Amino acid sequence: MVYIDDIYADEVLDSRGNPTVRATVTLSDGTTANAIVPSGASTGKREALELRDGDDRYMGKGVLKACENVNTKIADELIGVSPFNQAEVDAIMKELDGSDNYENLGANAVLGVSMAVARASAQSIGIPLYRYLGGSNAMTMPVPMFNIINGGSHANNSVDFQEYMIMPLNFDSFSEALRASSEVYHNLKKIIAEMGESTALGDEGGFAPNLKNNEEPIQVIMKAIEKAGYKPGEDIAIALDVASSELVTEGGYRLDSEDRILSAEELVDYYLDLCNKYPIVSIEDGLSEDDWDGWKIMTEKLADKIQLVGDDLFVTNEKILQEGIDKDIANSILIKPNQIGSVTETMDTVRLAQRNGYKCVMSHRSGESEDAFIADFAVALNTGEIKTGSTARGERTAKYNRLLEIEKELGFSEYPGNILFK
Ligand code: 2PG
Ligand code: MG
Repeated sequence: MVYIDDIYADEVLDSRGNPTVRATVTLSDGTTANAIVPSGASTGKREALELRDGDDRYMGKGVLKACENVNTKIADELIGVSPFNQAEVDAIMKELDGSDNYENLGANAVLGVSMAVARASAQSIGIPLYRYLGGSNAMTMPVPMFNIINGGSHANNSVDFQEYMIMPLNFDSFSEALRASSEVYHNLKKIIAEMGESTALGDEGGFAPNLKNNEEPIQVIMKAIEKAGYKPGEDIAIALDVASSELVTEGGYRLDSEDRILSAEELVDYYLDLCNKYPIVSIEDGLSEDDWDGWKIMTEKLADKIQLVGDDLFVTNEKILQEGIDKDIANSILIKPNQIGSVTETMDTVRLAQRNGYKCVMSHRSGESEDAFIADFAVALNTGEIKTGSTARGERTAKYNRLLEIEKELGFSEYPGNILFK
């Protein structure tokens, strides 16, 4: 019987140059696999705890304590356990931590081990990770949300909304969708340069120009789609992540670039207006994580038209999602494994969403690494959508390049772009 023979963690760097946890698991049959944990900037208040050292190394951001927890407490409990029962492995760590949000061990310690155990198990059996986690039903290539203009807390430009994304819909395969989106990205670069604006990149590989309001990025993207030879709305649609919890101020939501503060109702009307003018198919965190009354209004006004994705709102948490389902809030959920802390709990949340007709968008964090776990995870769970940044920067393309590999390997696969929003 194969068992977990060794576990250890190192402090490595993420794409923003901050420390993060890399966990390595070795099985008794000699298989070794590792996993690197990502890290957010615009984090939800109810996310599982990311343990940081808080001392003078790396401006307090070191993760030596989290690594130590892996090397001692977690290793002590998991060595000798079968790696093939992921739910049991994750339950042991949950119990060892003893809290709801991994405030003792750190979600960064637990998730690293959880992912590395899954990866080692797949490797040990000799099947791909998506097949191990998803079984024979794993076959849907996700439609990407490519974040091509970055704003908010992911860039230091004037734009308030955090992410302006394109979604390639009318394509037969993931690889064709990727090609078209990359062409739009390059045309966008030309347009921004012609405007005399900077083509420097934000945290997720999108451009970060200074534009005069929050609508102009959409207009510029519309031009880029057309310039690349595609039809906005038909071939390629637009998605936004407003990350509006970051905009909350006394009296409403502050849009710095437009020098105004809007109430929830006014912001929803702003979205309605944008949706009438542009082919927007999805808005994430349109209102803040605390503004459930506002979310109710937004859901009533927009849920039959577009995807309303809860990120900070649901923090990949099964209980909070259940509350949202009961109250009829939103119609989709962003899935970030490190918001909840383990592979099993992430799968539980996806299952709950799918049972209740909520769409799932597998997602990276703004601080990422070369680890492409979420590419396999999206295919495994047939989420149908993935958000993992622009078509540039290695930590983002690592996921897309892995999806290219998976598509080839699957031979037959579904690319649901042209049915997703019909
Ligand atoms: C988001 C994410 C990822 P962060 O808000 O959706 O794009 O950003 O990781 O900073 O929370
Ligand atoms: Mg978000």
